[in-house]
Amino acid sequence: MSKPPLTLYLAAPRGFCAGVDRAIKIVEMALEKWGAPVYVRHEIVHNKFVVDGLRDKGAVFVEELEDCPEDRPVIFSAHGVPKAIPAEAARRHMVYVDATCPLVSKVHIEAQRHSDNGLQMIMIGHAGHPETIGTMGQLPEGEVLLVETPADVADVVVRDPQKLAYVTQTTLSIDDTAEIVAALRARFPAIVGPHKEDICYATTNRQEAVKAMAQNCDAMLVVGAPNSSNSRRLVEVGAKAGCSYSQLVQRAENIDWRALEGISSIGITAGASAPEVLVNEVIDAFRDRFEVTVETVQTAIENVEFKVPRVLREPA
Ligand code: 0CG
Ligand code: SF4
Repeated sequence: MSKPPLTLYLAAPRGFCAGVDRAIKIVEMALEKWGAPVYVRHEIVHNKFVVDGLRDKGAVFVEELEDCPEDRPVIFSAHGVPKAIPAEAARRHMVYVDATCPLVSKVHIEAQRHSDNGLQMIMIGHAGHPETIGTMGQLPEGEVLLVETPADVADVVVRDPQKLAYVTQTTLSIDDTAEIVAALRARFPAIVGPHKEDICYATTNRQEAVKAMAQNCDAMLVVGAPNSSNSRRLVEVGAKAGCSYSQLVQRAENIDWRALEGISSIGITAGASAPEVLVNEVIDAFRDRFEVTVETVQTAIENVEFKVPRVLREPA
């Protein structure tokens, strides 16, 4: 029986960003340098396939520093950690490597600088996400006020409306964040913001590519994990940009083929923590069922790379 034709729009850029690439390399290089086990505080990046692969090589993933023995190295995840974490590792004389993405560290430095200048900080982000916890944890408890929605802006209680600054999580929706910033500026005209967005280049580019193809797609799949903020934002951006069926899938086996019956086009992208092998797995699953024509939708070219910390570049 002949297969139905399907145009598969493939977003570019998609998948791994420079911060994820670096964080995974840090774990691999730490395992080479120090041998197993190497401890990792929190999933190094939010992807089960990546984490399982590193676990097979000897990484041990834990949620708390207190679950790490003092005599083994520990790596902090790409999402960043509160200041108290490296301080505690140093107090316990542990070897630690910080895999926080440099673009998250930049936000940490910004928050500290504003606070040093006497400004109270507002963070736009999602409660409970490790990046939000890490960024808020750059300043003493209670110093950073969290705002998640435009409605939250109305309720926020500040010390002095003249002395305020904001930072954001790096993986938010560009458009939703613009609305929150507009609400902040309307209520606090003196508020100071980042020179350029805190939302990172990878988040921005992946959302742009999704916007460019969403209207042409009968359905859209984002390869990524349910706990991956940037991946979940891509699903939302796809739906908002006009694709009525926009879903997250971790693996090909999670695709709901019933829901895709009768489609003639599909959009595929991947969150910043999703490896390309999983994208290929999903494409192959479509090839099994359809006569697929792939069209790449390229809206940006990325050439960002981050160096791993010096301790890993030096011989043991
Ligand atoms: O998108 P978030 O911040 O949840 O993280 P993920 O690990 O999915 O990807 C980029 C990083 C770090
Ligand atoms: Fe860094 Fe952005 Fe990647 Fe997060 S999504 S690790 S901030 S480049």
